[in-house]
Amino acid sequence: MAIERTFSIIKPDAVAKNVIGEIYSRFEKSGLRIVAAKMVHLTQAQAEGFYAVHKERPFFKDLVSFMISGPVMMQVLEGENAIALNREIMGATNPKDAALGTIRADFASSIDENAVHGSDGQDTAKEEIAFFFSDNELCARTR
Ligand code: RTP
Ligand code: MG
Repeated sequence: MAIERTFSIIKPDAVAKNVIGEIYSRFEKSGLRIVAAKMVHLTQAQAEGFYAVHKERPFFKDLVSFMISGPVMMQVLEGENAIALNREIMGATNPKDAALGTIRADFASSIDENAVHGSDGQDTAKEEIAFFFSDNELCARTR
């Protein structure tokens, strides 16, 4: 299976709960490696740009307000099948539907405040990584 990179955000609710380390541990235990990371308090323009695909959706305004309500931790994760693997350990969008032991089942409180973001495909992973990280911020982890 191919080595992939995916883009991940620990959202403001999970940063406020002080569980960045717990979530990083889930990534590492699943075999994903962190190859770039930064903590950022997103601007409204950044949040709107990042979630532009949802701009016509009824929840867009609330989503943007939530994403700028506090700092987020963003990272690029690398590993075999990283995109689908990260979605699997995140769990369903609505924590009520998230499988036991997933990040959202354990740390999210609602569909609006659902702890993490993860890219949903190869194209979006590429776009989202490039939206927040330059090439020289991505570190090779094989040695
Ligand atoms: P994400 O993009 O954040 O990883 O989440 P996702 O793929 O699981 O869900 P997506 O459909 O892309 O929606 C993006 C975020 O919008 C919020 N949302 N609220 N109230 C609602 O019906 C609703 N639907 C989606 C969630 O916070 C979701 O993560
Ligand atoms: Mg999504």
